[in-house]
Amino acid sequence: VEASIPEPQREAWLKHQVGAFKDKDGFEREVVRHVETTLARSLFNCDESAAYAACALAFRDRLILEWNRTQQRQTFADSKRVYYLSLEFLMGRALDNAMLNVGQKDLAKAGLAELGFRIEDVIQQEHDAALGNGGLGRLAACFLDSLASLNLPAWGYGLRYRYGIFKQEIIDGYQVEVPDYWLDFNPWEFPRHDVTVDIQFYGSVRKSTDDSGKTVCNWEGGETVKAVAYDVPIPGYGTPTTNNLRLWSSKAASGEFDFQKFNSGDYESSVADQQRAETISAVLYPNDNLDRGKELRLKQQYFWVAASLYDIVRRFKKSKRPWKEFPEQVAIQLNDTHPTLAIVELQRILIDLEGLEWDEAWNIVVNTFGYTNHTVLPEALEKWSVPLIQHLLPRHLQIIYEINLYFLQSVETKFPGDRDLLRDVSIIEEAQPKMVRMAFLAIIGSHKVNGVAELHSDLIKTTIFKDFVKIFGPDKFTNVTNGITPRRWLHQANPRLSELIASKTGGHGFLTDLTELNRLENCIHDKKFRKEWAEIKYANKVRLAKHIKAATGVTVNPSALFDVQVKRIHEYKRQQMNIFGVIHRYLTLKAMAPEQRQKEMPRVSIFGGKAAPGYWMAKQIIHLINSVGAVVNNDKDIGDLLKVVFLEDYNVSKAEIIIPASDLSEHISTAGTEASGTSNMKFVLNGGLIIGTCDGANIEITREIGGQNIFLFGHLAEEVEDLRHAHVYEKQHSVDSGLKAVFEEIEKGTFGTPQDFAGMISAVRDHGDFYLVSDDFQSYIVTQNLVDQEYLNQEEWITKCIKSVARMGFFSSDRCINEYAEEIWNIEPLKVEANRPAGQTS
Ligand code: 7GP
Repeated sequence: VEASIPEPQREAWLKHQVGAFKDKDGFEREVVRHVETTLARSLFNCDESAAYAACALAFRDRLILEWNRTQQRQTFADSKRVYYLSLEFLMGRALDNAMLNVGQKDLAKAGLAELGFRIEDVIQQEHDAALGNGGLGRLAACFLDSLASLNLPAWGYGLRYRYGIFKQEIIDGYQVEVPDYWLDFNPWEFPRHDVTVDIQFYGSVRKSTDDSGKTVCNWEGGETVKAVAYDVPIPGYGTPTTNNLRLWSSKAASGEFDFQKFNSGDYESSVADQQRAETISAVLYPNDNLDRGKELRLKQQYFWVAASLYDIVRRFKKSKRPWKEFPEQVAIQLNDTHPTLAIVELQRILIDLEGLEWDEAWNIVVNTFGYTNHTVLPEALEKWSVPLIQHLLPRHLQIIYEINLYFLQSVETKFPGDRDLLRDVSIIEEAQPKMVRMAFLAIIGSHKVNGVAELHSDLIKTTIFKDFVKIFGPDKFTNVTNGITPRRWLHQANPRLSELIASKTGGHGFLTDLTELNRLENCIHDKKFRKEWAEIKYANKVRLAKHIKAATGVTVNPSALFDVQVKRIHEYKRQQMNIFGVIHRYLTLKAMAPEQRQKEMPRVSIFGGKAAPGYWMAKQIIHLINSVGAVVNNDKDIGDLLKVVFLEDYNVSKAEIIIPASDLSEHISTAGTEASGTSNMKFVLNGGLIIGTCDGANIEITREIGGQNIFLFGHLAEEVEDLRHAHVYEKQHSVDSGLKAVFEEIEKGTFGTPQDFAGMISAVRDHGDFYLVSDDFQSYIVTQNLVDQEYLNQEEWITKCIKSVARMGFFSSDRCINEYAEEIWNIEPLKVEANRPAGQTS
């Protein structure tokens, strides 16, 4: 690497090379320097937020040095890279993670203390980077951590939204959305004003003939928007590998604003052009598992995909390799269908700009891409109207039609005369207007398609994509069960538990090989260990109780059973069933004689999660939860036996407080609807048990930890279709007496105006109960009562928790990423000189 610096200047460069700080003194020097110069403050007005800023800048500086070296190393090695294209990266806070991954949190803690600050307070100054909705976005963030930690050459590509997911406020029990402007101060990004790409929209296609007589398509006219790169360093754990997350920001192509318009007195419209360009990356669409088909969303998708591909192709072309080697150098993973236009864009680049023949180009495309599906819910499957694509991306529409033509011809050859099949698998849906089915395009343009848990991967093969299994054969479809990074979700979120585990498993090796947790099986009877285990859980509950008090004013008893459901609010996730269950519990307690009541297990029902702003039913659910809380929490008969809290603005940094404090978490989706779930893994890894349905990764969690250690209930995925059918066509669904009593109580007005909740009730009682709340309610209640019984026996409960944690090794995102690397991407780790000793906490 050094040899690349020309001889005459090399000495000066090497002499003045900036090194990363190595000790406490060096760290403090950097912090003070940043306070005094970068922030233009001084010792006398350095508050906690300035201390955060300076500390973050100090770590940012050292990350960027490693980042530079990693990029040089990867370029020199010329090895294959994977590019992970995701519209969402739900990163949360970066400072704590950076300190732990580079193994310098102890040093920073001591340094900050000498400068007069508590590290916990400093860490809390950071604004979450919330560029995602829920599971899909957080998965992408866990993947980045694993890719770097495994020394895999990888880049993430996304959008630099000026506004991430909205901040949720609860006002009078209702959700109110507030914009999340998070870029006021963001030390973790590096603007690359020299890395820009012009992105074209609209216009038309003109055919011409080149010198050799070949027809070429020219996409002309329309408007151009500039993409500017912002790079975010992603440090691996215990390794110098620091990968890159490149986020694109949109800007008017014509500089600041249109001077011609400005000079002719049309100031307003010159600024309007500017703003229109900036709108593209302005805001994250706040829908989870829902597709709305808005033009601006399609613009975001193409803008991001085109900029990323330009970048990837530019890098490849520097290597001067022949095009056929592209898939040997580049793997691109599509995180759901949002980046599917990348398939069309690469084909366009190869045939229109690089002059390749169609077949040769298409071969390259298919061997480059992999597609991950994250949902079977029909309302989440993306479709774009043909007229919209025609208008915005006329050349791409032509290519889509051509891809479809060749594909349908191949189907016709294989299954002659099967017109139904042709209609069913066509990329173009014959509707009014015609629609482009993005998942079909993604399947056809990729060499591998995967689901995210076993059941889910089976379901996509037998339901939504079954015809494609018939056409391509089963080998194109595979499963990669999701995982989570143990660095953030154990080591960072639950430092005491992490240290206890380290003390019993021979160090911090489990953080890079999570299967080492199985050594805990030997400690199950270790009294001292069990006691400490219980103390840690209790301390985490005390911490959450404090948070609950501060956030809601409700006092909860840390000795009660903490029952948690935190995730996006969605009918398929069935928070409505949970709150109906809470009402049922309340009514049962109220009906008891006081002496009898006191024998019951006290519970705190904790909810959190955002509703999409336009999702009326989800908002009703939030309102009911808050209304029930207002009644139950103030009922003197009930006291500590039941508390109901809704924690506002659930996000990554709140998850880090909530998850370690859970005794029981709820993963109770209608069977077959939750593709995987990933918080289920986080809760178990932190020593909490699960109540759940046989859905998503719950099934594999059960297989790993053992059926005795999880509370499963409810109907199975294979029963769902018949039940729904019976609801609708045979009017066969009875609401049992328990649920009926709950509905009556709501309708009596106990929890406020009944009309406010009429929709929730009638969805179950009168409109077919699509999510099978009535079918599963009884077994849910029975199972919750079993939980109470088992929780009374604390010794047995702790045994279950320890056994479960010991058996969670499979769910590391490292295992998951290794599967992608071997089976889909065909990439290998790049050896690094020295692995830094990692594994210290505060
Ligand atoms: C989610 C799934 O709902 C969740 O079950 C899974 O664990 C997660 O992806 C990660 O695979 N899907 C989404 O968040 C989503 O919006 C539609 O999917 C595109």
